Amino acid sequence: MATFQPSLECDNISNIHSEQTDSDLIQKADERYRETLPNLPKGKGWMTQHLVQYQGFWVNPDAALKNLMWIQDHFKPRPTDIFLASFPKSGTTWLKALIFAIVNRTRYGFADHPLLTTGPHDCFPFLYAHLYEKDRSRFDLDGFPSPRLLSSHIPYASLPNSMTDNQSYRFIYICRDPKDVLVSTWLFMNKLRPKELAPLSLEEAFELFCQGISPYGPFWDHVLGYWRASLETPEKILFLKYEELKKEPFVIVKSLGEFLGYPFSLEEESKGVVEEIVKLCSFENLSNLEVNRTSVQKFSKGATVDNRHFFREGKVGDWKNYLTAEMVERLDEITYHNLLASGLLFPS
Ligand code: PAP
Repeated sequence: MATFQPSLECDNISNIHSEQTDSDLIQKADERYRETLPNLPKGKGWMTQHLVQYQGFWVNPDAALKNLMWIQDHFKPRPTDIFLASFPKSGTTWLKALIFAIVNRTRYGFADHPLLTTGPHDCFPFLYAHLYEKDRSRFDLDGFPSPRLLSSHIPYASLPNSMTDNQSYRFIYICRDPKDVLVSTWLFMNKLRPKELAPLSLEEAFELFCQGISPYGPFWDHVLGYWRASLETPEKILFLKYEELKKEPFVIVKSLGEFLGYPFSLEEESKGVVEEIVKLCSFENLSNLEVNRTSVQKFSKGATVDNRHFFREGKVGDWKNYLTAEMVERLDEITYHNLLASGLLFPS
């Protein structure tokens, strides 16, 4: 079966920039990056030596910051775009698979579905500064078919106005209990941390996380940004919790279909289409597929991650196996105080 690639199934929308303009744009973006970087506060990194604080959030000083600044200055959304936003390790991979399967359910059969041979991150790419990429054909967002499925960890407050003003885009935000997010992030980042840097201990990671210093942290500000926006424009932002998706996947898949403008018909429901999608995208199914066990996910700027690292336990409450009672008490307390006035609760 041929490997699915979104960019190969494009609408043939021509690139609006000429080669010359592209290099001018890159040069300007590089200048802004070089002027900005030295003035940003530095904190200890998880996967890199440092993180820098940009507009109140901590990001990797190279790829993530460059990418974010590029999106702010140059990304052109389409009215049909579907954005998946999340704090890292909150359920992005799972939701990518689910949304891709929901939106494309009339195009592909379940027996030879692209998700059986292609990782969720390839089916539903991150929002890249594609002009920086050597392999333009793979990362050419302008060439992706509509509706484009694009994901991002960018905090709501740092999104460009072009993405937050228009009412026709749809955002899905997924969040997760910060205790599970912390453990998942710590284990993941240590796997990818360069050998030259000593591994980050759980105690150190915990301290940094509590101070808000983790990729795209502070966790609570990230969640609250999308939570408040979802209360203001519920027709535009659907706010989901990993724990609820675990508990009631069928209900949430149906509401996702409704929200995205792809509602399930009675006939589809009676034929078990919702159940098929939930089964296809389940942790048990995806984590055991050859593609997700053995292949490597290529991200922008040459970064690669083994697909299997995106599938660890896939459980609610695995923090119980890692965090001490004192850690739990402190983190719950921080969460309680940060979210107190918002009406958002963990656990629900
Ligand atoms: P990302 O931010 O790097 O893309 P993300 O997919 O948000 O990561 O989170 C990974 C977590 O989702 C892992 O959690 P764990 O470390 O606690 O196990 C991963 O196991 C879990 N996950 C991945 N796919 C699924 C799935 N289909 N169902 C449930 N959980 C999943």
